[in-house]
Amino acid sequence: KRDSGIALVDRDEDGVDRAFRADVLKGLRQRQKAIPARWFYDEEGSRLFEAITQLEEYYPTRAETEILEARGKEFAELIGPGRAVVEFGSGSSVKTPLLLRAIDPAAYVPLDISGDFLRESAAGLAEKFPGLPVHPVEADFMRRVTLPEEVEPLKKLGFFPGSTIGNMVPRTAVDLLRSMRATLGADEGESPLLLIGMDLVKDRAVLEAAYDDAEGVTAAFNHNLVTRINRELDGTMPEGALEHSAMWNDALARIEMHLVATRDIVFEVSGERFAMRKGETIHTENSHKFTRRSANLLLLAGGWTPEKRWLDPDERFSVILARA
Ligand code: AVI
Repeated sequence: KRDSGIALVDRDEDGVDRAFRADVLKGLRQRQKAIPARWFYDEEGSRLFEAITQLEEYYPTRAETEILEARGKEFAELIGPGRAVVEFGSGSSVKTPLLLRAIDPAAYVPLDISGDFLRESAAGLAEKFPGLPVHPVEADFMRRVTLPEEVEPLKKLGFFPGSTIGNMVPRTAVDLLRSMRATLGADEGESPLLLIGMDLVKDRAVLEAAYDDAEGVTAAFNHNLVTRINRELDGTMPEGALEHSAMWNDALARIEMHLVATRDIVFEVSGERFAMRKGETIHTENSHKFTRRSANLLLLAGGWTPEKRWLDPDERFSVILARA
């Protein structure tokens, strides 16, 4: 049950996450094998993602942080004090404080499907902002979420940094933007605002390096999915025969991550047998990049009118303020 504090993960009698198994088996049965990127983020995957954000080649986190640091005064003017900041995802220890410090909010409401991350980051935030009411909600924000009663009467600001919207295909991204409108009470009084990070289209070499770093951290992040499948779903996937690949798909304006079979392989997952030919791939992630126009179109399709856009000095990343 959502929003009730009862765990959202549905496990079978052996403790296997049913949704994980269903997604992996369905994805491996397809002609173009594909596994949704959300399954990267077990404990080790989350640790590796944190390491990615520190890499020289991975510019998005740094660029977005630069924007949040530099534009605090403008955020304060355009957003104003006294809003409830509703963050979609459990928040980063760097970006969230920058926003909260700039705009003087009345409450902070992080939403996340993982109760563990949520409690950790909410506790960190509460410590940094002693007077600020923090109301963590364990929920799947891809759907409409009922906010705590205490924040109902407040004006809302949705916060969705990191260009996580880019990990969704446009149809899913539009559904999410519409769910956010509903969660923030768009049709019930004062129109909510949304502050959203969106990564920009740029030189192919820069993009490909950001997703295939020299140290191999992103490769380890991609491989960790195989390790997780083998551990949690009784898998026999040969990790050594699946190679990380990150390639720019120009027609769809996105980086695609794949695991490429370096030889013909057969393996089992949850008792089901699969085969891959040498060169065949498992598609593990999309990371869409935006132009000013494509970002605006996506927001408009999701029910949000863009009002202001900021870029970092090197024009690699954008933060957009939109109104429902
Ligand atoms: C979380 N997300 C916005 C990251 C991205 O850049 O698409 C995930 C990531 N995948 C590989 N590196 C980082």
